[in-house]
Amino acid sequence: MLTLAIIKPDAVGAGYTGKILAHLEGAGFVIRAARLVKLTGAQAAGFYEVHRERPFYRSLVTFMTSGPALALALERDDAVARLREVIGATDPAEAKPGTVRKLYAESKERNAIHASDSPENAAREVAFFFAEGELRELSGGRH
Ligand code: FUP
Repeated sequence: MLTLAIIKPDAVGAGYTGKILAHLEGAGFVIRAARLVKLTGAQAAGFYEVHRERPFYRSLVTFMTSGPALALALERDDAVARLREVIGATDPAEAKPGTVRKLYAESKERNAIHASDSPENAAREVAFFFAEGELRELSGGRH
Protein backbone atom coordinates (compact mmCIF):
# COMPACT_ATOMS: atom_id res chain seq x y z
CA MET A 1 0.00 0.00 0.00
CA LEU A 2 1.21 3.50 -0.89
CA THR A 3 0.98 6.80 0.96
CA LEU A 4 2.25 10.31 0.24
CA ALA A 5 4.65 12.21 2.45
CA ILE A 6 6.18 15.64 2.00
CA ILE A 7 9.25 16.70 3.92
CA LYS A 8 8.28 20.35 4.26
CA PRO A 9 10.37 23.48 3.57
CA ASP A 10 11.24 24.04 7.26
CA ALA A 11 12.80 20.58 7.60
CA VAL A 12 14.53 20.61 4.20
CA GLY A 13 15.89 24.10 4.96
CA ALA A 14 17.15 23.01 8.38
CA GLY A 15 19.05 20.09 6.86
CA TYR A 16 16.87 17.33 8.34
CA THR A 17 16.01 15.60 5.05
CA GLY A 18 18.49 12.74 5.49
CA LYS A 19 17.59 12.15 9.14
CA ILE A 20 13.87 12.05 8.31
CA LEU A 21 14.41 9.67 5.38
CA ALA A 22 16.43 7.39 7.67
CA HIS A 23 13.64 7.55 10.26
CA LEU A 24 11.04 6.58 7.64
CA GLU A 25 13.15 3.75 6.22
CA GLY A 26 13.85 2.56 9.76
CA ALA A 27 10.08 2.40 10.31
CA GLY A 28 9.74 0.02 7.38
CA PHE A 29 8.75 2.40 4.60
CA VAL A 30 10.21 1.92 1.14
CA ILE A 31 10.67 4.90 -1.19
CA ARG A 32 8.84 4.22 -4.45
CA ALA A 33 9.25 7.77 -5.81
CA ALA A 34 10.89 11.00 -4.63
CA ARG A 35 11.11 14.50 -6.07
CA LEU A 36 12.48 17.74 -4.69
CA VAL A 37 9.88 20.36 -5.60
CA LYS A 38 9.33 24.06 -5.07
CA LEU A 39 5.57 24.39 -5.05
CA THR A 40 3.90 27.28 -6.82
CA GLY A 41 1.09 29.12 -5.05
CA ALA A 42 -1.42 27.39 -7.31
CA GLN A 43 0.02 23.95 -6.55
CA ALA A 44 0.06 24.50 -2.77
CA ALA A 45 -3.45 25.98 -2.85
CA GLY A 46 -4.69 22.97 -4.83
CA PHE A 47 -2.97 20.46 -2.58
CA TYR A 48 -4.51 22.00 0.57
CA GLU A 49 -7.87 22.78 -1.09
CA VAL A 50 -9.78 20.98 1.71
CA HIS A 51 -8.50 23.60 4.18
CA ARG A 52 -9.51 26.59 2.02
CA GLU A 53 -11.95 27.99 4.59
CA ARG A 54 -9.60 27.56 7.56
CA PRO A 55 -7.98 30.66 9.10
CA PHE A 56 -4.46 29.26 8.60
CA TYR A 57 -4.90 28.49 4.89
CA ARG A 58 -3.14 31.50 3.35
CA SER A 59 -0.25 31.30 5.78
CA LEU A 60 0.08 27.55 5.16
CA VAL A 61 0.17 28.06 1.37
CA THR A 62 2.82 30.79 1.76
CA PHE A 63 4.94 28.52 3.99
CA MET A 64 4.64 25.54 1.66
CA THR A 65 5.91 27.68 -1.26
CA SER A 66 8.76 29.20 0.76
CA GLY A 67 11.46 26.74 -0.27
CA PRO A 68 12.15 23.27 -1.58
CA ALA A 69 10.19 20.31 -0.24
CA LEU A 70 10.68 16.59 -0.84
CA ALA A 71 7.62 14.69 -2.10
CA LEU A 72 7.74 10.95 -1.41
CA ALA A 73 5.58 7.99 -2.41
CA LEU A 74 6.12 5.48 0.40
CA GLU A 75 5.13 1.83 0.58
CA ARG A 76 4.59 -0.59 3.44
CA ASP A 77 1.70 -2.59 4.86
CA ASP A 78 -1.01 -0.35 6.35
CA ALA A 79 1.05 2.60 5.10
CA VAL A 80 -1.44 5.41 5.74
CA ALA A 81 -2.14 4.60 9.40
CA ARG A 82 1.47 3.60 10.16
CA LEU A 83 2.90 6.81 8.69
CA ARG A 84 0.43 8.92 10.68
CA GLU A 85 1.74 7.20 13.83
CA VAL A 86 5.36 7.78 12.85
CA ILE A 87 4.92 11.51 12.15
CA GLY A 88 2.98 12.31 15.34
CA ALA A 89 0.39 14.99 16.14
CA THR A 90 0.00 18.10 13.96
CA ASP A 91 1.35 20.31 16.76
CA PRO A 92 4.84 19.15 17.79
CA ALA A 93 4.07 20.25 21.35
CA GLU A 94 1.45 17.49 21.42
CA ALA A 95 3.41 14.88 19.44
CA LYS A 96 4.64 11.76 21.21
CA PRO A 97 8.36 11.38 21.96
CA GLY A 98 10.27 9.82 19.10
CA THR A 99 7.88 10.94 16.37
CA VAL A 100 9.19 12.89 13.37
CA ARG A 101 7.32 16.03 14.38
CA LYS A 102 8.48 15.85 18.01
CA LEU A 103 12.06 15.46 16.81
CA TYR A 104 12.16 17.91 13.91
CA ALA A 105 9.13 20.25 13.76
CA GLU A 106 9.23 23.91 14.82
CA SER A 107 5.52 24.68 15.23
CA LYS A 108 2.01 23.64 14.26
CA GLU A 109 2.48 25.29 10.85
CA ARG A 110 6.18 24.58 10.31
CA ASN A 111 5.71 20.95 11.26
CA ALA A 112 8.37 19.19 9.19
CA ILE A 113 6.28 16.60 7.36
CA HIS A 114 2.96 15.94 5.69
CA ALA A 115 1.34 12.50 5.50
CA SER A 116 -1.91 11.50 3.81
CA ASP A 117 -4.73 11.01 6.32
CA SER A 118 -6.85 8.39 4.49
CA PRO A 119 -6.39 5.81 1.73
CA GLU A 120 -8.56 7.97 -0.57
CA ASN A 121 -6.42 11.04 0.04
CA ALA A 122 -3.25 8.95 -0.33
CA ALA A 123 -4.31 7.91 -3.83
CA ARG A 124 -5.18 11.51 -4.75
CA GLU A 125 -1.98 12.92 -3.25
CA VAL A 126 0.38 10.33 -4.78
CA ALA A 127 -1.20 11.11 -8.17
CA PHE A 128 -0.81 14.86 -7.46
CA PHE A 129 2.98 14.48 -7.49
CA PHE A 130 3.77 11.31 -9.43
CA ALA A 131 2.73 9.70 -12.70
CA GLU A 132 2.13 5.95 -12.60
CA GLY A 133 5.37 5.34 -14.51
CA GLU A 134 7.43 7.19 -11.89
CA LEU A 135 6.58 4.70 -9.15
CA ARG A 136 9.56 2.39 -9.14
CA GLU A 137 8.97 -1.29 -8.58
CA LEU A 138 10.80 -2.91 -5.70
CA SER A 139 13.31 -5.62 -6.49
CA GLY A 140 13.59 -7.90 -3.49
CA GLY A 141 14.57 -6.68 -0.03
CA ARG A 142 12.30 -6.85 2.98
CA HIS A 143 9.12 -5.81 1.19
P1 FUP B 1 -2.07 17.03 9.61
O1 FUP B 1 -2.95 16.09 8.86
O2 FUP B 1 -1.53 16.48 10.89
O3 FUP B 1 -0.99 17.62 8.74
O4 FUP B 1 -2.98 18.25 10.09
P2 FUP B 1 -4.20 19.04 9.41
O5 FUP B 1 -4.72 18.30 8.21
O6 FUP B 1 -5.15 19.39 10.49
O7 FUP B 1 -3.53 20.38 8.92
C1 FUP B 1 -2.84 20.48 7.70
C2 FUP B 1 -1.72 21.44 7.84
O8 FUP B 1 -2.24 22.73 8.18
C3 FUP B 1 -0.75 21.11 8.96
F1 FUP B 1 0.23 20.28 8.59
C4 FUP B 1 -0.22 22.46 9.37
C5 FUP B 1 -1.33 23.40 9.04
N1 FUP B 1 -2.06 23.87 10.24
C6 FUP B 1 -1.75 25.11 10.72
O9 FUP B 1 -0.87 25.79 10.19
N2 FUP B 1 -2.43 25.57 11.81
C7 FUP B 1 -3.39 24.82 12.43
O10 FUP B 1 -3.99 25.29 13.41
C8 FUP B 1 -3.70 23.54 11.92
C9 FUP B 1 -3.00 23.08 10.82
